[in-house]
Amino acid sequence: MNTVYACFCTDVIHEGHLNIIKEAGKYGRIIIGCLSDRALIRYNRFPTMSEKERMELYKTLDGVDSVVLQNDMLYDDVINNIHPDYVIHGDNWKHGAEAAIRSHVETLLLSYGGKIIDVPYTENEQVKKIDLQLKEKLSMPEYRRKRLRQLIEMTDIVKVMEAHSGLTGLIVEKTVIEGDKGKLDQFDAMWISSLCDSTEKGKPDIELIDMTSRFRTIEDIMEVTTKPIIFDGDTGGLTEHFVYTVRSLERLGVSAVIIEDKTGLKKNSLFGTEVEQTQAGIEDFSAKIAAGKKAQLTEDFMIIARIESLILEKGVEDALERAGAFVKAGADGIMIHSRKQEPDEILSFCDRFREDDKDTPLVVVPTSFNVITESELIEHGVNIVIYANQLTRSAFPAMKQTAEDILKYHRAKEVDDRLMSINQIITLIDEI
Ligand code: SPV
Ligand code: MG
Repeated sequence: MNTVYACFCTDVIHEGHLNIIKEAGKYGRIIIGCLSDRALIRYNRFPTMSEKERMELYKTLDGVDSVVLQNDMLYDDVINNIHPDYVIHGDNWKHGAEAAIRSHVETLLLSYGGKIIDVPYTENEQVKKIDLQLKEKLSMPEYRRKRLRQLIEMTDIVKVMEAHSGLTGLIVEKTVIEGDKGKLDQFDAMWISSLCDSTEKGKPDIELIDMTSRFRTIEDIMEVTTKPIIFDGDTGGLTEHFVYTVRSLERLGVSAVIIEDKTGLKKNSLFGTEVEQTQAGIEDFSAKIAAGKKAQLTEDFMIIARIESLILEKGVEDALERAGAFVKAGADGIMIHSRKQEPDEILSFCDRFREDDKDTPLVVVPTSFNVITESELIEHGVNIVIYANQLTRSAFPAMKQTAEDILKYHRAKEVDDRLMSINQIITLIDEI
């Protein structure tokens, strides 16, 4: 008997999936593949149930003969193992980013005479509603908050991009590209940078923007996104204030706060020793971490300690001593920062840290040492990479050039070629 294979990555079975099963049944024995969590998070939206639970769900479906785990977004593993006679899919994968996957599957099948069956994609109000409900669920605090911890478990490196407004949040949320060999790729989470949040408001990055205003930025982003958030908490302020910040962030559904071991007037780290900056004492900063951990109510929320020893040229030994102390005080992760262009010092810290501590998540922000690749960071035990300011830094020169050119030409025609179209801008934001 012929075999028909379909890959599912849904948490809810709707008419569209049942239709695929019905059609598949006409061709042979049905095998459903459950796309693994690791592949799914880069392909589609984050699952609201585990891959194990999804497999169990698919097994309950009438007409399904067996369920397997599909680890490869491009189907290589299942097609090599199972050699299905047919692969069936909604015809929506003929267009957009998924078209590359379809074409890869087609080539794999061709090598032994297998075929693709495209069934008309089911699009109706009920299907749309289920889709919307799943999205809404992911945006809820209790689902969003725990996602960072889940991502650290699921993927070799959590890729985080800065967002400072609803619009930049949407860019991080929705940007999906066809990456290596046609595999889809996207960011996992958002960083609410103090530098970019301040810059957006036309203010310097000196802990000047008050928490109420920073929370407003978080809310603007949360309104239109589902991805988890890491909040740049600067120094965390007074310990007596930090405990309230922790509670508020937790309630909002933020996944983590990163606080840096500085005291007094904070200036942006990338100034390094060009401006006066004072590092907090190990004991004081450990006490702040411990107070924050004591204040938090859920298991999900993370307090990550950021070490400024390399920024202030105090060396790797100092950074390691601090890292050990901060983990002991309860920090759920360590961020190590540097403004050197060479990543050597950062990597040496990561290697030495990992000699004694295999588990505590490590975070880096490769703004200056931007030659380093994600795979190199993985090799050195890094769990989270934050692209901390690149959206702001790309938008500003583009806007400035446009303003200058309109002044120069006394009209807007000359800049029009590099602008998004009116049609694109008026349809950019979905109406409910
Ligand atoms: C930020 O993005 O605000 C940061 C990272 O704190 S850095 O600007 O490199 O200090
Ligand atoms: Mg900052």
